[in-house]
Amino acid sequence: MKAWWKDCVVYQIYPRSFYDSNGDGIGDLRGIIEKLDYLQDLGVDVLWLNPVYRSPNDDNGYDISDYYRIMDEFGTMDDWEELLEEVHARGMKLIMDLVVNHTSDEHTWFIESRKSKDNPYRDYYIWRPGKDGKEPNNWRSIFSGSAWQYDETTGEYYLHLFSKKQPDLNWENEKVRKEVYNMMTWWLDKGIDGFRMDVINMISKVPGLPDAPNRAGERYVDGGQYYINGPRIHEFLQEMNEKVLSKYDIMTVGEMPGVSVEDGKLYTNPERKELHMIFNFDHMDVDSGPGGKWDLKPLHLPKLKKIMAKWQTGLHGVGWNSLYFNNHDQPRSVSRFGNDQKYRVTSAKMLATSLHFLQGTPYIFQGEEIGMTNVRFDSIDDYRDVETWNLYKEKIAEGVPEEKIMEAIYVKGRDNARTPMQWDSTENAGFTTGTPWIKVNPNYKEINVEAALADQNSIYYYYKKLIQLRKTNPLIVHGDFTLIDGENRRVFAYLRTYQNEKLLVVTNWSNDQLEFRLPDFINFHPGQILIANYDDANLNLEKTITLRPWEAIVYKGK
Ligand code: TEU
Ligand code: CA
Repeated sequence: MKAWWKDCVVYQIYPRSFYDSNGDGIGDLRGIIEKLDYLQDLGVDVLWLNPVYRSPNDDNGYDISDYYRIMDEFGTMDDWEELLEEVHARGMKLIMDLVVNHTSDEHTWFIESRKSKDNPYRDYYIWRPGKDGKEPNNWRSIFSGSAWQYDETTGEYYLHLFSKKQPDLNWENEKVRKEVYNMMTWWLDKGIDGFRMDVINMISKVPGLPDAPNRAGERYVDGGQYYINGPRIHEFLQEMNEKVLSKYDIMTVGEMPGVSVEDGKLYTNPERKELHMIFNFDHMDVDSGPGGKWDLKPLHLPKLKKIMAKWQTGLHGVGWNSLYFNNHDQPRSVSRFGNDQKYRVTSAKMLATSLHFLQGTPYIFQGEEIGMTNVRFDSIDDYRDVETWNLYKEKIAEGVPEEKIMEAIYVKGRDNARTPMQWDSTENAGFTTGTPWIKVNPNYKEINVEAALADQNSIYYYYKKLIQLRKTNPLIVHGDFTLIDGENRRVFAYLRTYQNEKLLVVTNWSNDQLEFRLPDFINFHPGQILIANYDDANLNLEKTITLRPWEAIVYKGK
């Protein structure tokens, strides 16, 4: 089958915050249907829906209680069927979110499993007796606290790498794998075009679930080395591919925290028949200190560039990259890596340029195309994310000053990405006629789709052009990659070459005007400027280029 997904641009929809069609303050499927023309005009090829299955929404749909039903708040299965039909009618594709490392604790499998030790569903999950009156091991949950929850009924603990309402499935159990493959087949037979697979590299755990080394004497410790890229992960993915994926002309992308380039080669090499591409997190951890994401560290651009280069050269000709700076778990990139005040429009365009000319499939997260920014709610009570709330409670209990906790939430909290899509300047940004489930970012009066569509210089039209250029320049999809001046602290520049064509991409990641000197080895003769975020960018390329704040220029030549 043709690797059509290599030429595509994917648009990620977080349904809860996209568009509310019935005034209950929660985005829904009918709301997405009403906005499909907007997405088709933008030019995206594939829509990725975050989970829309039945869920108590402890983790906004990543805690699934029924894989075969649509979440009540989002609508009905008929609405979903109509959405799929309307997406296909516009020549776009639809991929669903596959969350099978864990279910909700309200899933019937878990309700049965916790009833008794000899229940037929007991081994669908990972139960262990306590050790010395404590949890079975010292692993920390990614959402704070222990990764184990004690259950009175049978006097044992169950494993939950995420919230305690998200018990991990036991993939060692063949029955679990069969249930998952049957469910995937059921959705694929409805005509979807693939899956994004949630933390799929966590499904294989090291037997024995050993304690993690605890040199610092912490109460709970990151146990990632015992469940990330575990011993049977490739076996499971190859089995999933053989039994399900290989039967359909689809795309697959695996979300893989903690994956290395070497692992990435194994997961995405088509000869291994596992997945088409993966989301790695190296570039998303670049501003985290040793204490993890909440341990804030300023961006050091050479480090980010080295990471991007490593993945570009590592997978070139071997596997395939996904390209993203934004998603529903990450703060907005224009606030995180750009300048969301004086240079919001210019820096948003620059960031998009530096990403979209790399080799791989680009992912646009809703609102990124109009330069939506992070938010700063005054009170923790305005936040909704379980990860944020668990962190807040844990740090308050440790005596950390509230303003320090709130600063970390402002910089890295996931609700930064989850404030409602800003459609226009009417109340609640036209997202809902009701009370939104989470407050709208107050800057919606200036930053909204209606304003963007009315302004030819908006970020929206810049994204539209980026997407269009990918269609008309095979060099972007197939070319190789050479990093230029990797140690430069303010400029990210690189060369793409394919057959007898070259692209030179030069982006200034700073508030400064500066002189950028092209190394002598760069033998490049510009023919045209493909795209630039200042409308008077100059074509005559000397050995040094003057770059204005956040300037991006893409030259095409030989
Ligand atoms: O995220 C995986 C994951 O590790 C995230 O928790 C991410 O690393 C972290 O949130 C960064 O702050 C997936 C989903 O994308 C996320 O929304 C879910 O909460 C999580 O899995 C559990 O399903
Ligand atoms: Ca609604």
